[in-house]
Amino acid sequence: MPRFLVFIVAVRIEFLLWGCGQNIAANGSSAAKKDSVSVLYSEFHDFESVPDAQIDSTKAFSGKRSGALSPKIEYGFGMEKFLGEISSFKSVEEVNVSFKCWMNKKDPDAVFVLSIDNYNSIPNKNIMWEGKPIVTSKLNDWDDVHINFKINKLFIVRDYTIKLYIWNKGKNTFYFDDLLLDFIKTKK
Ligand SMILES: [Ca+2]
Repeated sequence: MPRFLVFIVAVRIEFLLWGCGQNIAANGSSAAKKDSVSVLYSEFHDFESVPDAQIDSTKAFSGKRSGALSPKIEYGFGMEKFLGEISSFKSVEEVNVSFKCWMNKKDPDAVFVLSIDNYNSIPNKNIMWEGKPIVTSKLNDWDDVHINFKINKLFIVRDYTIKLYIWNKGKNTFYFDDLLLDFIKTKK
């Protein structure tokens, strides 16, 4: 198998593993469904399914489980798709991320990452990478986190891969639950 194919397969398996055990609702309800935007694609994760290293039953906003990161787990959550897998992908302008987060530090040096890559090029080419800080205003309690990514139209290409994940840069312990991703078109 050509080397770049091995890489793509490895990356996809890694993200599948991250995504396993999570509930996905392709057209889930959305707080972002306001008059000003139209939601083209949604995913909602309540982390209630079969526990793995990143599913924790110590704390939960909904149900009995949440996603968890710790000094030993640097990356959390994770979705990966070819942009072409998203309906009306050419109209995607922004991705809204919202979730509940429980932290014992106001800024644990963690970021939510959106990355777009072209794995068809040799060498593989990163097209866009943006990491936005995850911060809460409450300590030792659940709080809302909202993050918005704007995507340049030039980066919206059928064969490009979009990834969204949490990078626990500071290697701290915190929990996240009820994570909603909305791919949106801003109505003009
Ligand atoms: Ca939950």
